[in-house]
Amino acid sequence: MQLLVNQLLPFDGTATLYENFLDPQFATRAFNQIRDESDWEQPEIKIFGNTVLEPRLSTWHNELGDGYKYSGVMRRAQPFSKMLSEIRDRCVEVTDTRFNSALVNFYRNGQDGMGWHSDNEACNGPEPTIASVSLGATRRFDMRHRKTGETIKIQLTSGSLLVMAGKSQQCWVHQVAKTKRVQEPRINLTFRRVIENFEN
Ligand SMILES: O=C(O)CCC(=O)C(=O)O
Ligand SMILES: [Mn+2]
Repeated sequence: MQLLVNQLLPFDGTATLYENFLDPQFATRAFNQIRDESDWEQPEIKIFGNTVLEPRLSTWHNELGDGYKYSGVMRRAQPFSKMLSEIRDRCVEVTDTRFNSALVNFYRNGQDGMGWHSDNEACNGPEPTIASVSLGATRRFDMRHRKTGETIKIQLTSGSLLVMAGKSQQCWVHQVAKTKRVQEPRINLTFRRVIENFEN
C-alpha cells in the first residue's frame, strides 16, 4: 500500500504526516496490548506554584536506563515491550533515526490532554527527530509558530505517524487540546533519541 504523506510546516522545520503508517487492524491490536500491558504512571506537575497531576497517564522507556531527566523530572525508565519495539523499528526504517527512548501517553478521554510545549529536551540535542504514532481515538493536534503565531491544526487518526524534525521544536510549539467531543481513549507513542552520557 502506498503511504499518504503530507508536509505540514511552511518553514522553520518539518512535520511530516504519514496517514496510513499502520494498518487499522494492527493499530487496534497495538492499542489494546499497550493499554493492558503498561504500568501506567501519573506524574505531578507544577503549574503556577500549585502541584497537580498531569491530565493523562504515561510511561517512559529508555534503553540507556534510568538517570536521565525528562520534562524536568527524573523518571523511572521501563523496558521496551515486544509491541513497542516492533513499532519503534518501523519508525526507525521510515526516519533513519535510531530511537532509543519513548514517551507513551494515554489520554483516557477528551478531558485528558497536553498543553502547549515543545520537545526541546537538552538530552535530545538541538534539532531532534521525534516520531509520534497515534492509536485509538482521533484527536486534534495543533502546531503554533513561536514568533509569527501561525497555527496548523490536524487530526491524528489511529495508525498515523507524525515525524517532527529540524527546527520544528525550536521554532514551533504543539498541543493536544482537551475537548468535550471525544469520549474514547487514545494512546500516543513518541519515539526519541537520547544522547548517550548526556548529563543534566
Ligand atoms: O499526543 C500527542 O499527539 C503528542 C504528545 C506529545 O507532544 C509529547 O509526548 O511530547
Ligand atoms: Mn510534544
